[in-house]
Amino acid sequence: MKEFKRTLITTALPYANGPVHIGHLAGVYVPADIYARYLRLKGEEVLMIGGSDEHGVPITIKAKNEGVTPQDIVDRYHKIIKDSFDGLGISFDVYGRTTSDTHRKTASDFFKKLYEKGEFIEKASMQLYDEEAGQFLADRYVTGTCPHCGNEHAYGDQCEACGTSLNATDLINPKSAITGNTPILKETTHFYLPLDKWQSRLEEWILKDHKEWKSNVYGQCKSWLEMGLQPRAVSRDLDWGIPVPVEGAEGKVLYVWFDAPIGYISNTIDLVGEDYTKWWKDPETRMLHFIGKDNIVFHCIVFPSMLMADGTYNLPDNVPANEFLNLEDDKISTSRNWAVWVHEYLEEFPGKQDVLRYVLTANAPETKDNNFTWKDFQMRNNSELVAILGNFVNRAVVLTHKYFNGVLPEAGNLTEAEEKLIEEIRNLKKEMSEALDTFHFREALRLAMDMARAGNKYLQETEPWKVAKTDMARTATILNTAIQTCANLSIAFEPFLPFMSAKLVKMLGGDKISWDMLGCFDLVPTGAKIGEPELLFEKIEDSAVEAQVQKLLDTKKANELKAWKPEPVKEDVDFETFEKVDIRVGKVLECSKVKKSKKLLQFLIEDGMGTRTILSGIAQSYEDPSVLVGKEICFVANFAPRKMMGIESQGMIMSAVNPDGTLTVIGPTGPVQPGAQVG
Ligand code: B3M
Ligand code: ZN
Repeated sequence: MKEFKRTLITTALPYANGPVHIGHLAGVYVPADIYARYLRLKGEEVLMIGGSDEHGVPITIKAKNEGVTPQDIVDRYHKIIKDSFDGLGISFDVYGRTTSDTHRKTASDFFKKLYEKGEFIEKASMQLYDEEAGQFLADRYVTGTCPHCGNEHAYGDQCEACGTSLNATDLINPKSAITGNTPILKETTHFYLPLDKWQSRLEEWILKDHKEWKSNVYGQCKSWLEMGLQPRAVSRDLDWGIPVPVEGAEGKVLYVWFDAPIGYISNTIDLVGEDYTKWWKDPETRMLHFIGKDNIVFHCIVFPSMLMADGTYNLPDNVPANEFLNLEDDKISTSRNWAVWVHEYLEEFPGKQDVLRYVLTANAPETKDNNFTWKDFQMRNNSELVAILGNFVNRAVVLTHKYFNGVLPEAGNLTEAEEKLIEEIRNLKKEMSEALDTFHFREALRLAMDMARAGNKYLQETEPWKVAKTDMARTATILNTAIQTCANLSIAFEPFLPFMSAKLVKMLGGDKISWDMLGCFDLVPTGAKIGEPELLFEKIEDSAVEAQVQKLLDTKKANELKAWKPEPVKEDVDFETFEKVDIRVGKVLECSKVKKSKKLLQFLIEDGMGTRTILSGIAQSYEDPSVLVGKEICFVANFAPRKMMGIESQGMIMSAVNPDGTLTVIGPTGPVQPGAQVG
């Protein structure tokens, strides 16, 4: 394997059109952060670059819907996103934005250089144009009927009903999202990057030289390359973005996927200035792109082609893309609000950043899509973080206080128990390093947890609380070893649980830690004052996760309501037919559940002529049927009598069906005499 001097880690730039959610974290930012922290612990030279992607059509659409400017939108979400990352301890060296001056200049210069080198082709094509709005329509600005499945609300780039990728010109009966008008076809010229020119170099570079890439990444690249690459448009007719810096190209901006990856370069420049060449052009620098699976083609094919077209940049050494994280068995979706938003989590679970980091890593969608559930979140906190890691550290610290007033006693001769523990931790370190080096973070985390398990087992076997009754010298050795193990855990867990690690380092009176130190058992000096035992994790109660599940259920309900459409109106009836139904107002005298029936309520109604009994299948909508007593309601008086559960029902209570299937009894809006006819 090639030796590198330093590592440049880039993380996908999230679109600043919404906050970040746990899917973003699990797929990109937590793994990237783990890796960056691990390299820093090893003392390696590393930069972790992040930032917001502030161009593109979804941002302009959101701005339009809200009646604000695109700049307002990106200002709002850039702040929320940046604060979310800060709050969760994602340790960016720089977190920039693609509306910065540096970025505009860098992206513009990048384009200009390629243009001057003749790396683009210019091609005219027919695009949809809204005459009233006086502008070409980006794919997302066109809706119409999907030619594949007939969905009438397909977007110009994709039909969300059948998942097919579309061109706006494929849509049947297209409509402009700006004015609602039918767009016309009009010719426009765009700049294309001929990806086909780089096909054979990409094949060589990926398929031959990077067989070690994750199989999901390698496989996607292979299938793209096998299909044969085509020129790709890198400009758009839009008024939000970086202007194409070519004379005669007024009104055109760089395609968002052209400027966004250049954001990695501009954010590096914002951080280190001219030194950026060391990070981007020195072949001894290793570049890694952390991304989600939907961004693979842009980072493995398109951006590398841009870099090759420039000719002075390094190509990425690896692109460890992850699959997707689902939430409670459903795809995370910003538009359906089906997500756990990071800024809300930080508010609702203060001080529990590491719990989320832990659960997302333990469940990371490294090789396949994975699922986040609140039940699992609670279980992993209570039975792993609290019961294994927290418990071990707590026992070691509490016992040291109990028997040695919190002053670390000197270890005497080591016995087999200590030697076994030390060897196990050293072996685990080796395995952890291998897992981390190859981006297997969930495996690495599991191994770190095994270190804590080993610690617990050691205390269980050596039983210092019993030994202390007879042999303080031996107790000293055991507790010294246990505290050294805690120090090891503070290192092993630092990439994953940095908040816990910092707390633990402080408790043990240490300051600097490094990966080299992991596996050593003289990390805390004899005589050191150990801090007061502080709980590292606390139990998460049922009520806390139930509240989160309720929040999701509310979201689901709101979504159902949004998607609900009333039944189509039935075929016409004439007056004579309608008149046959005798609807009356009645007053409820009694109302109760029918014994042994889940569905039936029994009503006693005053109907102006006397009383009658009516059964109605609405019991599940009325927890307490007595609320209906005294109410005036409508009923069908000439509905043929029927016997149910041995009771004769003399009519039908009228009720309306809600979208969720619940029923509400219908009655008059003002005082009406029982027996009055309705019609
Ligand atoms: N903003 C897409 C995404 O958030 C895009 C990534 C850009 S990375 C240069 O998934
Ligand atoms: Zn479709």
